[in-house]
Formats: sequence, C-alpha cells, structure tokens
Amino acid sequence: MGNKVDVKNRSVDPAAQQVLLYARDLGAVTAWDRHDAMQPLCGFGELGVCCHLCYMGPCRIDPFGEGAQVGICGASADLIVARNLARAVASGAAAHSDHGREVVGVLREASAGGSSGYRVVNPTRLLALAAEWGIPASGRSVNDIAGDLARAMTAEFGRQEGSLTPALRAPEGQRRRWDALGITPRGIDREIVDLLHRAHHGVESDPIALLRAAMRTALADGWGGSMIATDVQDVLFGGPTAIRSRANLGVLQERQVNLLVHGHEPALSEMLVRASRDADLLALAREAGAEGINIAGICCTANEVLMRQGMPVAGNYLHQELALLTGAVDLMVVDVQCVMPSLPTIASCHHTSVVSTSAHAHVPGAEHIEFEPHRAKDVARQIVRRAVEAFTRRDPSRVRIPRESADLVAGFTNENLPQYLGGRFRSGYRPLIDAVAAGRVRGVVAVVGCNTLKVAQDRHHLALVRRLIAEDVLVVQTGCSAIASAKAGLLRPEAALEHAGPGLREVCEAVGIPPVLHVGSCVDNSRILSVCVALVAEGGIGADISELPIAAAAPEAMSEKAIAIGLYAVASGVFTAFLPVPRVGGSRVVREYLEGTVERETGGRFLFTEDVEEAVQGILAHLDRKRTALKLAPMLHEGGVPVDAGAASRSLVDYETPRGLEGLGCGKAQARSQARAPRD
Ligand code: NFS
Repeated sequence: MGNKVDVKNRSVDPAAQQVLLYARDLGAVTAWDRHDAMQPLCGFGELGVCCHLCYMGPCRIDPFGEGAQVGICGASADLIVARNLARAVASGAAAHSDHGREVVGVLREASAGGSSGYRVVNPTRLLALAAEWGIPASGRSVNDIAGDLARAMTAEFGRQEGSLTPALRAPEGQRRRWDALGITPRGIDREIVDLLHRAHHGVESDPIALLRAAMRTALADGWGGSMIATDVQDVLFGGPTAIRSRANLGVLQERQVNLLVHGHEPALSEMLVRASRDADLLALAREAGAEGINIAGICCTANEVLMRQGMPVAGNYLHQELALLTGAVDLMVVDVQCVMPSLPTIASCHHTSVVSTSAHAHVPGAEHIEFEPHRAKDVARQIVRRAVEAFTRRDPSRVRIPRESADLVAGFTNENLPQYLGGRFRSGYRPLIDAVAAGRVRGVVAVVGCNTLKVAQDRHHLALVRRLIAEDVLVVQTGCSAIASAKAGLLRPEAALEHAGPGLREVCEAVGIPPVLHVGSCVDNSRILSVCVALVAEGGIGADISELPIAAAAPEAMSEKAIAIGLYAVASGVFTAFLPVPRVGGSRVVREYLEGTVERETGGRFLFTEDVEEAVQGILAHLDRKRTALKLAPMLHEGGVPVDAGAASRSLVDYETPRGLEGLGCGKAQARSQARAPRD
C-alpha cells in the first residue's frame, strides 16, 4: 500500500524526494536527518555573537542586552560579528584561490611536455594572457610561453605591493574607489594572511576597518585566485562553447558503470573523461557486463566537465548523498571542497566505492588514490578500473534511479557571449545593451551559490530565477544554483517561451538562447565580472559597474566561499541579495555598513533577507533605480508573467516501499562504517 510522505520541506526536486523516501527505507541517515537532529541551532552562533578566538572563552554576547555585552577581552558584538565574518572570507578566498594555484601547477606540468597527458589546448587564450602578463611571445614555443606564464602566476600569489595583475581589468572608476579606500588587492596569499592577522585576538578592533580589509581579501579572490583559475582552465582544457547535456539523477545509467566526479578542480575529472573513452577500459567494462562507462558530476566539478565536455550532471550540493543512495553509483571520486565527510558512511548502504584524491582532502573511510599532475592519466585509469570492479558488486535489486532528468544548454562565457548575442556579423554586447536600453530587458542578474539545509533544496533558486525572468531579467548562473535551474528545465531555450516576460522572450527567440545562461562553476563567477567589464567598455548602460542595471543573488548560500563571493561582488559595485541571512544579525553596525554605508564607498551593497520575495523586490527596485539614473526607456512590458507554482505542489508524493526492502536498513552498515573511521 502506498503511504503519503510530505518531503516538501526537504527538497522541491521530485528526484530528491524519491531518494529521500528510499533513504528512509534503507535506514540511511542523510544531511537532512542530521540537520533535524541538530535543532535547535545555537542562537548565539546564528547571530554571529559567539567568539572562540582566544582560549579564555568561548564568549557570547547576550542579544537581549541583559547578560554580557562584551567578551572577556572587551570585544563588542560588532567586533565579534565582523571578526567572524572576516575569518569566513579568508577561508572562502583561500579555497577558491588554492584551486587557482593547483591549476597553475598543472599548466606548469603541461609546459614541461612529458607524459602527464596535459597540454595547452587553447593557444589563443594563452597568447592573450601572455600579453596581459607581460610574457614575451614572439618566436617562442607554446610550452615556453606557458611555462613563463605559470611562473608569473605562481609568483602573483605572493605579490607584496601593487595591484594583482588581473584586477587591472576592472573599470578605471572602480579601481579608483579601491585605491581611495585602500583595498586594491595585492597578492592573494598576502591578503589572506593580512586578514587573518587582523582578525586575530587583540589586533584590529574597529569592525568597519576589518570589513574593509575583508573586502580587499575578497577582491583578491574574485579578481585574483578565481580569475586565474578560470583563465588557466580555459588555456588547458579549452574555452567552453554552448553545449547540450542533461541534469538530475536520471542521468545515472542502469546498464553502465556509473562513475561520479564530485568536488571542484577539473584537472582529474577531465582526465577521467578521457580515460573512460580508452578502448581497453571500455572492453574491461563490457567484460564486467556493463554497456559502457558513464561519467557524471556533482557540484562544481560537474559544472567544469559539463561546460567543456557536455558530461551529464547528476546534481548539486544536496544531491551528493542522494546519488549514492540510489545504489546505482559504482564509484564516486572526490577532490576538494563541498565534499561531505559522511559520503563513505552513506556509500556503505550499497556497494559504492568512494575515492579521495587530493593531498588537501583525505576522507576517513574512503580509499585515497593521490592525484599528481605528472601521473594524471595513470591515476585516472586506475580509478576507472576501480569503478568497473565496483560495478561487478552492484546489486540491481537495490537500484532505484529516479526517472527525472532535464535537457539543458550550458557553456556560455564572457568570451563567447558576444557571438551568441550578436551573431557573426554583429558580434559584441551591443544587441544586449540595445535591448536593455530599449526596455526589452530590464537588466542582468547573476544568481549563484549553494544549497543549504535551511531551505528546501532548490526552492529559493527556482523561485528567484522564475520571478526574475518573468520580469524580463536576463539571468546568468554558476555553481549549484545553475544546476538547480538545469534540473528544472530552465536552461533550455524553450524556457523563454514558458517562463520569460515578453521582452526577454523576444530577445531569447531572436538569438536562440535560454533566458538563463549557465556560465560555469563558482570560480567562474570571475566570468561574470568580465561580462560587467565588457558592458562598461562597450558603453551605453553605465560608465562603471555600479551604474549598470545589474545585480547578484545567492539564494541558498551555505559555504564560506559564498561569503567571499558576495563580498567581492559588493566591493566590485554590485547590489547583492544574500539568503539566508549570514551570521551578521548580532551587529547593527555590521549590518548597517554592509547593507548601506558601503554603497557610498564601493557602489555595491548587500541585501540580507530570509524572504525570497523580498530579494526579488529588492533586486527589481535596484534595477529600476539604475535604469532611471541612466535615463533608459521605460520597460516595454510592465508586470511580467505569472509564475508556475507547480514545484511546491509536486512535493507531496505517493511512495510505495519497494518489495523486499521493508526493514532492510543500512543503518547498521552506516554505524559500522562510522566505527571504522578515521582510517581503515
Ligand atoms: Ni560554490 Fe561549487 Fe555548490 Fe556552494 Fe559548494 S559546489 S564552489 S560552494 S555548494 S555553489
């Protein structure tokens, strides 16, 4: 007999809902269960007023004004909140930027020739970067140029004085603001160390000075570490072009070896894609009874191999455990960032292997096969062989692959958008600028970032994106937010007909693009900065980033990286809606600065809110203010189109417990796996 289970508060994705119900039958404990078990969350922590910086505490400030109003050292709530936020920015910037450093290392390896399997795939981009970085190119080989560029970029991380080289791409007006404020970013390592020093106990006691220093570090991420990561990846693996694929758990294949890549760096996953096409490994898979080798991705590694190879996407952040619970994944390979330490425990519900590969990230309970660029192909082949072995242990009777998967188009970049927007004869941003100026397109909004367990998975992403495109806003996306839209079918050109306001629909139809453009992983937010630079350079809708009718939003922000991204957007002059409210609620001073005063200094500001409609209204009002200031034409079509509320109503599902699974449970297996930790 079917039993109705309401999972609407966990995810709006029907595929996720099905697997969550299967998880219950398996007795598996997921992130949602752990989140429930953690309730109520610490109120002091949520407000950001808990300080554990020194070892006299931990201290916490009473938000009701009755208990302690300063920490043992005398730090106020304002300072504690600012310090906690600053440390989050340092950590987030470090993660993105170290990713950048890793790929620069791969470029150095590629430039040496040898047997690593890497080489410069995009010499045009290499030459453009060489010119920017002052590397002589005339009469030199590609490898010599690449080697010098890699060395220059490596050194840039430690630059002590002057501006980061890629930050010089920012419009002049913005750079003048940074100079005036003393936040022009120097070397990435320099800024992170500087910020961590200031945020140490007993150093910077002025919360506003600390927030400005945090902006400097965030800028070193956005216009430095992240930008370098994107640039070098395009050199090594090719600049993306528009590409079709599919997204959601339905991309898992019942009759193939399913190898999932999860994490952030494309170096290994690109190699895995190549290895999965090797004739001998395909033969091995066939011998094992599989019809092929299916590589799909989770999180930003998924976005990387989607953008360049069209590999299917299994899901975003909160899909990582669900994918394993389907019983169809033979092996999941992880590198760095956003990898839940629970994965080996979840994998123990089935036959699935988890392999960690980064020297930075060991996962207790997973097998560790270290990725080193000089033997990348060997490592990739070894992992594919492991996946085939695991396939032979798969139990088909336990496999439950949801049917859901949606078509998508991805692969848009600042480099190729001018062609897609303008065609061969009118390549450039002029058609988009004209559409904005004429009132067909209200503006451009970047919707980015994670999933969080504080919101039903994808609910805010989809609500915000649907509302914006209905109001004639062109949306560009990265990260897990882009995957949310992909799963919901919003990255298809047809989505313009179904969801876009009349002006945006006209533009999308004329040039054949979706109303929501997938521009890559989270480090590729740097591509969005580059689009802003190009719009300013082309002229007509603003002489500085802060004058453009643009905005950003992180509707389900979860990680410290999201804080760093939000802050570099604001420091770059962008109005940024950030949900849920990060840990700033305990300080009026911090909120007033980040949501108000900072706009006079950088041209951008935050809107912190828990309410997605408030974010929509804030963004639209901001776009309209910018349009008015620029004296652009009124919007041709006011009011937008009604939004499909179907997602929420679909979340109540009929579910039949699969026969033979009653009381099966993998709770015991999970407990055993936990007991094995930290290392077998
Ligand atoms: Ni961005 Fe990408 Fe996803 Fe959030 Fe994590 S994968 S780097 S941090 S959760 S968007």
